[in-house]
Amino acid sequence: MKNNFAIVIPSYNEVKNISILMKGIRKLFPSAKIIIVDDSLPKENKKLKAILKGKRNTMLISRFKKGGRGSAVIEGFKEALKDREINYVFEMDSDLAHDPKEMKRFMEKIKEKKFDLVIGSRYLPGGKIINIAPDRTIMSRMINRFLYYWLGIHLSDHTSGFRLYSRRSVNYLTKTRMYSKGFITLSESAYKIYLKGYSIGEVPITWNYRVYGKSNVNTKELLNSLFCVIKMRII
Ligand SMILES: Nc1nc2c(ncn2[C@@H]2O[C@H](COP(=O)(O)OP(=O)(O)OP(=O)(O)O)[C@@H](O)[C@H]2O)c(=O)[nH]1
Ligand SMILES: [Mg+2]
Repeated sequence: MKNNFAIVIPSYNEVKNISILMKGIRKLFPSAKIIIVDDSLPKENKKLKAILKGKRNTMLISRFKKGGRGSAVIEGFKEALKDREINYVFEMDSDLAHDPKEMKRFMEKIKEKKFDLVIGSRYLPGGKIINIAPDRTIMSRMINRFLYYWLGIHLSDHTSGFRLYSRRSVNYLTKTRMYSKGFITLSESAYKIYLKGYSIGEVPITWNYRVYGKSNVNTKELLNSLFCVIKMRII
């Protein structure tokens, strides 16, 4: 894969992390298209703009209002599709949870069986979670078990935000109605792709807990997510 892929990165108050992440990506993929969708307030956004200034093939979409990780990614997908040469689109977190060095394996996997989505799984054999409190891991595992049975898609990791999509699945997701806006859009996207009859593969990844910045996970978001997931299956 030359430069026929884009990388969509949602961000909310992640200036410090993004400057490190950009270096990591650029070392491996000097000219891939990077699309950052930032929801920080103007003061934080200005700092981000400053560090991205002059950066090659890098686009910043600024929304100035916390609209949810999922809706930010869909916005980035729309932007990626404007470039006719893009055949694949990555999404990854901006808080250094995901290592760009693992992207090559996603690319190999997506081509192996012409998958439409490859999910970076923390729970496949070979996958790892480092530096996170055990209660968070248990909660994530429980959510994943619930989704496995409730949605009937047999994935090991429904909510990993490190993924590679085919152009046609990205196109489909931007055109279909999404019920969610936050992190659970990850589950909704996989479900929609599955219902469409497109194929999904997984590769093991190592997930790192953030060093800088604050988590966006809270009880309100979790309850909203639960509600969305129940609605998705019923409607
Ligand atoms: N654009 C945008 N990005 C968001 C929003 N909420 C979260 N993000 C980004 O989505 C990614 C995942 O959010 P996190 O808060 O790291 O969620 P998490 O990885 O489940 O939890 P922690 O790692 O514990 O913080 C990060 O890169 C965030 O900056 C949002 O409302 N808008
Ligand atoms: Mg995170």
